[in-house]
Amino acid sequence: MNIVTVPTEPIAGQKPGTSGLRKKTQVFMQRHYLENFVQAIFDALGGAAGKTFVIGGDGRYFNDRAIQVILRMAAANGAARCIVGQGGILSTPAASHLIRLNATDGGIVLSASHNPGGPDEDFGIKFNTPNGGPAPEGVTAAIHAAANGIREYRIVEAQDIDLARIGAQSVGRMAVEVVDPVADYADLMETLFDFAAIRAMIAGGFRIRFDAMCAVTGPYGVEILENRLGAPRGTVVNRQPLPDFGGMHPDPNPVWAKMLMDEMWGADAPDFGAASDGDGDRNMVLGRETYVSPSDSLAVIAANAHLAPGYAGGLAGVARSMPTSGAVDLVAAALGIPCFETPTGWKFFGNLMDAGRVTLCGEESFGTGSDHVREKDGLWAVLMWLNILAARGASVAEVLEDHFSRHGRNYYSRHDFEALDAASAETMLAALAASLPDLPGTEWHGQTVAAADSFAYTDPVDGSLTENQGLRIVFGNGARIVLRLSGTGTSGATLRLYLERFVPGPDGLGEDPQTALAPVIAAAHDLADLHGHTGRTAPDVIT
Ligand code: G16
Repeated sequence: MNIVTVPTEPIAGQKPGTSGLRKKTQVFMQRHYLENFVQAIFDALGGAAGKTFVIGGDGRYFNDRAIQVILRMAAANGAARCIVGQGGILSTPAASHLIRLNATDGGIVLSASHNPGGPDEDFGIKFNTPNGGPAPEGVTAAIHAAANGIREYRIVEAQDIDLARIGAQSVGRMAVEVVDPVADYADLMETLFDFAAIRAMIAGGFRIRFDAMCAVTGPYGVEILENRLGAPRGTVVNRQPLPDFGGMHPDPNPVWAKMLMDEMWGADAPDFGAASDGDGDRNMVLGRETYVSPSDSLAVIAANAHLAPGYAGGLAGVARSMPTSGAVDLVAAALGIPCFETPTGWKFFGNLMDAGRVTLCGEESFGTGSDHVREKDGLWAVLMWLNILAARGASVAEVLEDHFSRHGRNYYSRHDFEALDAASAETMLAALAASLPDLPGTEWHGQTVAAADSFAYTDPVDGSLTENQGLRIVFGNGARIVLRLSGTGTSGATLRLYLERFVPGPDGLGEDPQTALAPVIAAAHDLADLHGHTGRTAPDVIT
């Protein structure tokens, strides 16, 4: 085995964000860029010698090339074994499962999630720890520090692995096992959900449309929904993972999954619609002419999870990211279980799940999951909904209406202002942050500010402190505004404006969210002087 030690220099900007390092594909393809970061991962771990890693990605452009480089570098760094998805494909939740199932030392997941793919679009890489979850802040800080101090990387000279061929191969002295990316994950799903009940519902004429958005979940959806649950062939559309996602933006929300939205609002719509994102960890759930907001989806799942065999024993607790609506808090209170509020980023749920303090987690950004893996899981959420519908014999709309009538409704929306000038966006948030102490008692569009702060989180398990995780302004009527900058974008800055208003019912539960939130939206624009700082009056994306 010929190991080459290549001299290199630190490259600016290799700082992981909300979920790993995400940059333009061309940036990743620059000389030494990928290699530096991969070596930094191994260095931050204290070396790769004797270790086993899972490697896979969402199939986007450069995925296969990057995997060959990572395999050669793992071999050069002394790794004993790598488990790779066939074709380089692994959904993020499936990678998390394989990391745990094989008791490995972690995994390297290649994805820019919901961001478009292609030579002029986005690429990403992140390290997951042996618990299967995204590396926590301490580890990502160590990787960043290693990248900043890098002087050389190691790589073996070897032929490419045949990623298409399932079975044992090798790179130098390192064993490489190419595995079916779907089978173990599908088996896990069968242990959690009542497949017989879902199969019977489908056999009875219940119709599903699952839009894989030409991304990684196509093969998973086909195997689980069509092969194992008996949904007719063609239930899964856009089922072939493509390097550029067929030119689509693989973000499962009403804006980007428009084809699915049109079908669900059209004549003869299916009973249930769902979409997943680039790497399969996000989900959007729809009924006939019914949109389930991610925050409501989390709350409904928390209230009904006991109907699924894997959760029949009840939930230890639930967690949501701070900007996610308080709908799940109400369910937790009704169930008498703890509810945790964490910063944005799935990595913050890992400790709570490892400590057995929460079973379910979710985020407003179309992420829901449980302690079956340590990532959010799009298909898991779809199956959970199907299990709930089968057990209750109700439609999505009926389940939602019943939920609101029991718990009240947290009207909720997120407005994204994309590609802002980064300096202007930061100035705007700094000005708002400086004004927070003076806000309580002031009135904005008929609403009086009760509290305002910058969110900080102390992890209840390891005591670590994470600060500056979003500005929040809470009004006396229970409405809430949150502002923060996205940590996953790759051009300029994206402002995320999160808006919420609680209506206890029984009246006023059926409004359009944008109408119900109109005073909250107006207050947010004025409080931040959004137009003054950014020149924008309307968001690019509303979810
Ligand atoms: C990642 C994180 C999520 C986060 C989302 C949006 O998801 O894992 O926890 O909510 O990004 O983050 P931001 O608001 O900073 O853009 P994914 O699906 O992109 O991996």
